[in-house]
Amino acid sequence: MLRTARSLLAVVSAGILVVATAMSCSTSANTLTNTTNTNGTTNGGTNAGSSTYNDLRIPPTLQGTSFNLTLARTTKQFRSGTATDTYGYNGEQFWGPTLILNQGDSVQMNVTNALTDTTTVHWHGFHIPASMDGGPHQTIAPTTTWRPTFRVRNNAGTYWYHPHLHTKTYDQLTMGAGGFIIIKDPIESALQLPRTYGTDDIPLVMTSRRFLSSNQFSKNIVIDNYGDYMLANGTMNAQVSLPKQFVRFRLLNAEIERALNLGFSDNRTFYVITNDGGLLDAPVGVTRVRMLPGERVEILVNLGSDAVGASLDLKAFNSGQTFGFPGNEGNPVTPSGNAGPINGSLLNNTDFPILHINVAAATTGAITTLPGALTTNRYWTLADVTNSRTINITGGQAGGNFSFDNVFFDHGYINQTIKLNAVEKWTIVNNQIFGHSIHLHDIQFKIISRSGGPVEAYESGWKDTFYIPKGESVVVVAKFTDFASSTDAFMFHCHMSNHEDLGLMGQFLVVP
Ligand SMILES: [Cu+2]
Repeated sequence: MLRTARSLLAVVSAGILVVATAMSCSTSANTLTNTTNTNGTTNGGTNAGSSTYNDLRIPPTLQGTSFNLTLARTTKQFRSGTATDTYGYNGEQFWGPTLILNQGDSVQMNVTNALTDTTTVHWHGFHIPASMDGGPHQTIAPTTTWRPTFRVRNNAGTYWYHPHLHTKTYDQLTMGAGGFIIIKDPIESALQLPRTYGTDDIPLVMTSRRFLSSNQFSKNIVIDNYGDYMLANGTMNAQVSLPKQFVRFRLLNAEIERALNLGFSDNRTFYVITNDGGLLDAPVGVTRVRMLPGERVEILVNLGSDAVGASLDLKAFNSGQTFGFPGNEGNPVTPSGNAGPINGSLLNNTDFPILHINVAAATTGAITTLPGALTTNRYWTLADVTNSRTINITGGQAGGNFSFDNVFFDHGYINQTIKLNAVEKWTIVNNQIFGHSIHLHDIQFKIISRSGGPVEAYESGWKDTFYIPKGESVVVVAKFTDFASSTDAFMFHCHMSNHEDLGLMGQFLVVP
């Protein structure tokens, strides 16, 4: 009964009601074998316990004040046989180069669309004018180039770029379009932190895919919201050698829908040093950090006490979550050769490895101590608030799609209008059947409270994306500064791209 009820709810969470299929009652469903794996050299099925690893791809970097990005279709060999059709920027086979920007610089972006489909590029987390933001309005037709310019105002931290065309975001993200942006500033640069890119400063985008028997990505927006095979920087069964010292990871959850409850295989303490919008005041020690799609954290992990030659795994501890946690839904009865059951996945409700780490010798100039203070943030508080609004997540019942305040995304409808320089309290209410990951463009905000419990210390910094569990309300406060327009809107939406594309998105104007 329980399983059946859960699988029915899982169906509803997809936003489309179909005939519910009773899931397997077997409790061994979580210990899957590599039955779908036809390739002993390039993938290990569910990643679990594999002895065959592939070296982690580290994206190349671009620096300066003028950046050329070209998105094109390509292929990548994930499995034996046919290569998988993918998208990548600048010739990458999946994902794109890492852009390194300096706070204060004025930058010129030249984004060329070499697809046969229209796209956009959104600079996720950036405080820039709406017309430069790369949301659904700034379309880039095939064979054309979009040339936004803006000044980099954000704090040092880890950001990213990705397509944001309404009804196409799910598809283009699934194909691999996206890339990291690292912003540098004087405060971060003055700290004793690991910052040798690819050596002790590792960008890590985590996203999973399901494969059809043809080896192509399965892209049914109703069915394929959770991949069966984890990719780390587009690498399946990834491993990396890291020096015996403090190492920094720039973590990005770029899953379609799955939350990641991250930790290390030996449950060691690690330290969160940034949220979406920059440094925390001080490192926050944790053994787990929960990341929803769109969220970033930078962490420090100390490998200084590990023996050279030792190994450990970065893992998602996703088993045993309650329903509503994205990725709790059950596993498919049969592994995917073709599309599996609604919201099933080989990785759902399991603990699975993301990156195998081999400890190597320390580098010269290794960082061997944890910094104390990082910066001094001045966050907005309830005392600063000049206007309040409440936004309800609606729909989703009886198989409907999700919406904000019963309005599905509509290009012609402005959901919210905000006065420039207002400090606003937004209460997002999720009296719903499923958790979401809410992202606001334009500004960085502070999470003030959660109805379901305390705001975790590791999410106490500047945020642009946050988890809202089912049945919970979350209060955030932001100041809407610098950029007003009575015509160009910013977006707010669920960052689960299936929910977003099916209507859980709205737009706000910041007006003079
Ligand atoms: Cu959602």
